[in-house]
Amino acid sequence: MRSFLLLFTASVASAHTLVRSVYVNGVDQGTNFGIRPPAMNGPPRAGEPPFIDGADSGTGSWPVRNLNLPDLRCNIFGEKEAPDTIRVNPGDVVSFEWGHRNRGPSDGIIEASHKGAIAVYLAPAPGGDNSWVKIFEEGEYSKGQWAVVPKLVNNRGVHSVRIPNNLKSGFYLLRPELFTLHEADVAHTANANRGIQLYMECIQIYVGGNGTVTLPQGVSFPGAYSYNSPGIVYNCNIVYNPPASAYKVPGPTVWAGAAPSVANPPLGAKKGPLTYTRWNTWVGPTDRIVTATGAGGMTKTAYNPVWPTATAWGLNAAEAGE
Ligand SMILES: [Cu+2]
Repeated sequence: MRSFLLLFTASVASAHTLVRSVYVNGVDQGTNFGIRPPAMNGPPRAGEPPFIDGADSGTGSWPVRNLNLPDLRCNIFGEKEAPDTIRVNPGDVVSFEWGHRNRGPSDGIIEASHKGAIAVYLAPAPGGDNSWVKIFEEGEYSKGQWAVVPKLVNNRGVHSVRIPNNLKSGFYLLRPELFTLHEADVAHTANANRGIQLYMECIQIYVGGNGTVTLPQGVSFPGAYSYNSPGIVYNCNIVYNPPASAYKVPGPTVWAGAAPSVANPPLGAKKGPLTYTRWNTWVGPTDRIVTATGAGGMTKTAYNPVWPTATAWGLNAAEAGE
């Protein structure tokens, strides 16, 4: 049974996840609206073209495992601004919807082996060093019961935070993050094929209102996590024998000014296409090369993110899905 489970886990290890849409007070803002979707950062499947429809290849849903790359901030290509911005007010409930391949009713959200924790960070745009403030975290809330599996899956990929009360108006980035532990028994530096899997994306918001609270100094990405940080290497045998444990979610403690945890509100109808628009890029896990397809075939350029020091994005009212 044990070896069967190991084989089963290995065979579905590519069942990863992405933020597909964001809701404000239960109202869907639309597929990809305000989200910076990552470029593909996993290997093309053997025998398949890299951008095949319906498979993992060609979407950016693979995890980040190297804690020292700039990818850790907003995932690969995370410095590229989204064309639209989500408007919120202090006290609003923002809900993130994750999905494996699409937003449809049969999507698996994330594979059942991916037990782990969730955190949400908030930073003033554009999100530089020492600016990321943790406003939410949840790990193993009872024996063998984790924020990602089964809770996030049972909630159809949705978890929520409240925008801090009285937060000062302006542009911010929200950074929801999943930490999955099914390969976290060793550090990624000790085994290049294993290590904790981090899934994060940045979402552009504009906070309105007349608030007066500014965020405190935060952490940096990369920088917030090291391979010695609590919760990064964690041999929990979660598939076979979940221990009663006090898992420490990686990173700083939740900011005391954050709003208390909030349940998911009732969600309105989904807006925008339920399928995912793929990046036409491929980023290798080790060579830091972007490969783009085009009429002339494959071209390669180095991925060198250049983070802006000021916020260039605005408040256009582009429709979701464009
Ligand atoms: Cu995965």
